Amino acid sequence: MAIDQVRIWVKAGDGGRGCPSKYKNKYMRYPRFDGGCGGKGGDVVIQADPSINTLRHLHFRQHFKADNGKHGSSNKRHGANAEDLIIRVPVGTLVRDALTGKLLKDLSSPGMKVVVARGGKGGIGSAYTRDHSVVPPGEGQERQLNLELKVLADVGIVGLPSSGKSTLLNALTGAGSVVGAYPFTTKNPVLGMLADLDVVIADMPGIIEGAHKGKGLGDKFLRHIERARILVYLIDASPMTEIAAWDAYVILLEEMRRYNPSILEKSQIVVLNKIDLLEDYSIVDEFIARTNQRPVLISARTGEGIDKLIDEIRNRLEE
Ligand SMILES: Nc1nc2c(ncn2[C@@H]2O[C@H](COP(=O)(O)OP(=O)(O)OP(=O)(O)O)[C@@H](O)[C@H]2O)c(=O)[nH]1
Ligand SMILES: [Mg+2]
Repeated sequence: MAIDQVRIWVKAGDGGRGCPSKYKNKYMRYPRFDGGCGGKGGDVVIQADPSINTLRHLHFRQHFKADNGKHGSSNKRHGANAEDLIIRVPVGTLVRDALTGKLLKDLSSPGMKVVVARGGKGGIGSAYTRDHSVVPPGEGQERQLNLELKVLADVGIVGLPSSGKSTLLNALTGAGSVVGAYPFTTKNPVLGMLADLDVVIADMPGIIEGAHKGKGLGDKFLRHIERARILVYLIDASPMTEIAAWDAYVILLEEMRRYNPSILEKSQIVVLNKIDLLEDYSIVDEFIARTNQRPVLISARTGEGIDKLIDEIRNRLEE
């Protein structure tokens, strides 16, 4: 599943016109101005709805217009306000102004909403102005928006390129993330469901030094990591890797810290991968000595240690 993103156009309703009506009968010396006011135009509102999982429905419909307010009429009757138009999106949707890029709202919890275009005020009718003229109604705001759904994973797999993240996601969930013997195989987060635990796991593109500044595949997906509860730091422990396991661990931590230090407060599981390629476990001992971490040892390829990793994820979820 790629990151879900869509652009939409919204327009709020215009206000209803105020009524210019005046009334006179043969018994009256002067006319009476009795025009009512127009109703307010509907707002356009975007609301997080937990029963929706994707932005797909918005790929089919991208223009939204709220109703106009009703016009006022004689006898001081006011026009009705129009109802707001509510666009429902999944929890975790970022709402941005498409032209300025400004973040209007991060709809991070169910029911949260944001008014993205305000309806015009109703015009004022002749009965309510000093000179019995009418005040014209306001126009509804118009806007282009970018909606973007953050991946909402419980567990995020982070690691350097080719450390085996996609292989691991597939071993855990059977998601079918593409595996390649070259770096940057994964270009967007891929989600899988670990059915035993009922959790969503995200395979991320590889992280390299400078990722927090946009290097490599950029910092776009680092945002997705901010949402995960648990991070699996996946490290290639095989002898032929260029970067030593402990250095890899430090690079990962440093990129996380530079991007957003609060990521380091998440529950983390350190995992050494590709142990099927180890002759002996001296690398593991050295890793423990240098990092003070107790890694889970796995081979994403052969499946060795995967059960232990699942147990560890279960423990962390219960914390
Ligand atoms: N021997 C061995 N090879 C592995 C293991 N896990 C992954 N590989 C290999 O390592 C290479 C990279 O695997 P991927 O799963 O694509 O790695 P990745 O971390 O997703 O890579 P990027 O998406 O490019 O960041 C592939 O050739 C895999 O077959 C393992 O446990 N043992
Ligand atoms: Mg990958």
